Amino acid sequence: MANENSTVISLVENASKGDRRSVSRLLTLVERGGISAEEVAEATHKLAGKSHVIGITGAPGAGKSTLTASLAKDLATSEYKPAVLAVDPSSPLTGGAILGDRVRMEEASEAGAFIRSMATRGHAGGLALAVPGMVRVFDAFGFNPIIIETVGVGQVEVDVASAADTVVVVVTSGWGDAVQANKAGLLEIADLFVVNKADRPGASDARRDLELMIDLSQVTGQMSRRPEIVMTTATEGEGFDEFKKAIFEHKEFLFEGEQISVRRSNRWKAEVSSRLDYLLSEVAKKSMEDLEEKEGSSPGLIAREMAKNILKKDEFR
Ligand SMILES: Nc1nc2c(ncn2[C@@H]2O[C@H](COP(=O)(O)OP(=O)(O)O)[C@@H](O)[C@H]2O)c(=O)[nH]1
Ligand SMILES: [Mg+2]
Repeated sequence: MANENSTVISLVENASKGDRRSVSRLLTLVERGGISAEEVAEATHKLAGKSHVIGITGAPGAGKSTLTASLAKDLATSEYKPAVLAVDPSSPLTGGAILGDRVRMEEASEAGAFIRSMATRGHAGGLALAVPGMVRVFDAFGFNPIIIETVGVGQVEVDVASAADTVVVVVTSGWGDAVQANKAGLLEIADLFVVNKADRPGASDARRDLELMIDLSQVTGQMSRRPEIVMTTATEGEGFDEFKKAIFEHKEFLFEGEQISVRRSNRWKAEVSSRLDYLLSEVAKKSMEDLEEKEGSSPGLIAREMAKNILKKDEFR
């Protein structure tokens, strides 16, 4: 264990000097979870907190990776040091993508963007623990902005996206997509909408659907700022400048006022909550291991007794 800790310390030292392989190894430690992940979290916590985090979410195939790659490449060729965390089983990096799509990510990487993809499964504690930890590693070593691409289906993915400073929801043109996004809970978390595949019919329908839904939710006051809608054809670079401009305008809006501290404080609380859930569920799992059925006893009663015993113990170091 002392050995592991010294590994983390030297990786942090080298990463601070700009060594990308060390950054990569730290990301792997966080992704695996467990004690080393905790050490990385402690070591990077004080160094982080400066980067703008952009979440890009939407249905599979909407064009998230295409937009992400274009943005990362563009920023890397100007004064930025962007990182991409692609939380996407169908990411061009994890295979399954056609050549043109993979080439786009590779170009971004060659331009200097740090690109990392991760599977959605197989992390101790799940995405809710791994993603904030990996973002913190990027942040600690000067990557800015950090772009998280997640598929906007499922509560965990939506939560991961909503933890970003600027949340971009990508829908495609055509009837019904905006409605689907609304159903998936994406409307409430959007700071910016992109209607992609504007080369296909129905782009203006999608825009109108979004405007209508935004109007309705404004009434209930869910949003602090009306989200902008930009139209893109990501594969052609059409609308890219507007897309980038809208992201930076939102960033300015955040940093001008109180918004950024509200976001960060919500994110901090969300992470504490995920970690608490994880710790408690691990102890609960462990105590299930020795449980034998007692004839005729009520499951509710037994669960309450077990909870009492767990809370009496000091299992959490
Ligand atoms: N016609 C058209 N195709 C696009 C556009 N943007 C992306 N695509 C294609 O749609 C497919 C899915 O894009 P991708 O970026 O991987 O979507 P993701 O699953 O949301 O990350 C790919 O084959 C892209 O080349 C667009 O604006 N117009
Ligand atoms: Mg993708």
